[in-house]
Amino acid sequence: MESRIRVLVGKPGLDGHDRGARVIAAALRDAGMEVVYTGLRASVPAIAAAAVQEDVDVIGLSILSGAHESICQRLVEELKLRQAVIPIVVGGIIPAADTEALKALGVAAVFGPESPLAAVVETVRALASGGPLPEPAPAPRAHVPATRLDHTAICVRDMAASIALIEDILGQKVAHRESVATQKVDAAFFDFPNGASLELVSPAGNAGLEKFLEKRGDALHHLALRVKDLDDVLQRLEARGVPLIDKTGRPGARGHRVAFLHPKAFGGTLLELVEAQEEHQ
Ligand code: B12
Repeated sequence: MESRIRVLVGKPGLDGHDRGARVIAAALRDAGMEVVYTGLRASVPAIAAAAVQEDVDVIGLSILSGAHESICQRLVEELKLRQAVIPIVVGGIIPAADTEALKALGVAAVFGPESPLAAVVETVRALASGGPLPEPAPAPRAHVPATRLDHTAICVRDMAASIALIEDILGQKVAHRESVATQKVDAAFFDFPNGASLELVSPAGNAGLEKFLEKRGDALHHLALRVKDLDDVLQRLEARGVPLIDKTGRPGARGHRVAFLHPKAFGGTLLELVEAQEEHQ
């Protein structure tokens, strides 16, 4: 009878994200493999020792802390010390740019977020049997996974006069006013029952908005969409080559985190992405 492939799934360091490791362990088990899962916060020497003791065919590491390079280097050294030759696969939050460095360390395959489980299973099977690795599937195309419209913004010169005008025409009071120091703007919001808002934005030292008003006068300025995991979305868009103004989120009005895409990314319209306060808390 063909012996079952044995895999150790390790969760090294202080990284407490264990969903991915559990999903991978379950997928490998479902594919008929024997899986040893170290559980959270395993040390690298303990992972190497367990891999040798359990005589596994492949070691899988799940790392979402950003420390993948130092951990992999350490594991390669620990395996050498034990004269063990066991292929290593790594998955988690691993920027595509780090893949080559990991492979140079001796890592056989690298899987980023949303890797298809079938590809992981196929790769582990190929590594265990010494066969050629399957062709990597093309990376999923990054997009803006918007959950709703957050607000539309009009840039205005005279905030008080604009609020009075809009209060009169909408028949409702302004819901929120704020000076956003980090963006050097004053903002006012009219809220609607579906959760979206109309923002009035006025420069308070913001050179970009001053220039906008000089060129266009009071006018529609930008559109804002809600997203979850703002930094993750930005990272993926950047990897796809989408022109960004902000590469990471920054503090915006109402305690939300925000980032702007370059107008070139959205047919000439300035697009803001908003991660709501309750999401990033
Ligand atoms: C859920 C989550 C949490 C949960 C974790 C719950 C849990 N028990 O796992 C909670 C709320 C606890 C949490 C906390 C934190 N989090 Co968090 N979290 C996430 C989030 C939103 C999703 C992660 C997830 O579960 N994905 C689902 C699983 C199935 O996907 P996955 O792990 O990526 O696995 C897939 C692949 O990567 C691959 N894979 C993974 N492991 C392996 C292993 C092998 C062997 C193979 C082959 C493949 C493979 O295959 C899987 C299937 O495709 C991510 C953002 C994101 N979109 O990824 C942030 C994220 C990982 N968190 C982040 C941060 C910063 C934190 C905190 C430090 C926040 C804080 N300041 O407190 C803490 C740290 C907690 C800790 N002790 O480590 C950052 C990490 C940044 C970085 N590394 O550069 C992220 C990326 C968010 C962000 N954009 O900034 N978090």
